[in-house]
Amino acid sequence: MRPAVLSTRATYPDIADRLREHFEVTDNPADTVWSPAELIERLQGKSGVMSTGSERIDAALLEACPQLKAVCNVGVGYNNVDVAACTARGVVVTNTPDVVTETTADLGFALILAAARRIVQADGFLRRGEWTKTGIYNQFAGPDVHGATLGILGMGRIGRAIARRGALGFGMRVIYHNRSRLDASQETESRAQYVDKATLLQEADHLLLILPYGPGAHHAIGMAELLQMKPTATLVNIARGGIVDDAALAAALRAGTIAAAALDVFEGEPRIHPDLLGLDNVVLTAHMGSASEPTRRAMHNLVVDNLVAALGLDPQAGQPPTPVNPEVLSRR
Ligand code: 8YV
Repeated sequence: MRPAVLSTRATYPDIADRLREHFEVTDNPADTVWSPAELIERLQGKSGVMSTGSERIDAALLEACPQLKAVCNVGVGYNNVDVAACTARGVVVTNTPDVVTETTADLGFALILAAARRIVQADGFLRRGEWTKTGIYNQFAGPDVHGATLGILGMGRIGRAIARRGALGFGMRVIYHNRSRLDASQETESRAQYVDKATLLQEADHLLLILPYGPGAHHAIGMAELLQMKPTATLVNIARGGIVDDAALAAALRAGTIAAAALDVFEGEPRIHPDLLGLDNVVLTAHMGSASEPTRRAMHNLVVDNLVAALGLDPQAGQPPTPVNPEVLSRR
């Protein structure tokens, strides 16, 4: 009997077929976002789940789904999963690191450029038919990106990929702050200099956030931090909603505390703080850091690889390629 798995959201048809080669699959081709109760109901009798950031996998869910053995999450971030609760119950958790790195770094850089160079503001201006005169000396004149100081908060794989783009592509001075300092070879490769958080806030012309979300990162950027930044600075969040206090950011953007921002992630997304929607110095995108066709396919294929190995059907599959709690596997 093949194990039963749940795929909580829609995926590529050929990847759904790959799942069906290995498992009895309950899927969601309509791509409905289920309530916690609906999720628990559909997880009954399932050994594995292909989950996404839209579902919370917590202790209450695990309690209600005792047959669950593998939570294979789409995304490098897994703050939707209570990993400690999974580990305590012997449930393996996997994520999709590496495959998202370069694509997400590309979006980070696109947002720095879009916000700093007022690209979306200008686009709206033209579409509204407001461009009646060329050559206004200071129109849409923002700061430079090349040669400026790029600050990065969070220096994992994606942070380092952004640092390389800034240093090598745009001749930027790169400073970073992270829970732990990189080793010397990683700093050299990233061309980035470690600073404390206050220095990062004060010296960055463009500050990019790419740290994991957890209780310690909640509102890491609030009004107190925004007030330390340059009035000409740009803030970009491609990490997780909740790292920035969106209400404080909207107030800071309105008051000119900082010049511009770009957000790919929001507190309580897909809802967006209404104060942000009324501002033209913030660029808003739809949590799409990893949204290139090849990367989304690579992520979903990696989830299938993880599920196949975690549920131990195929002797060739070995260990799941990207476990978050490998200690569960060594206990098996
Ligand atoms: C999303 C992400 O997971 O990798 C992450 O952590 O935030 C994204 O790649 C993606 O949007 C799929 O839900």
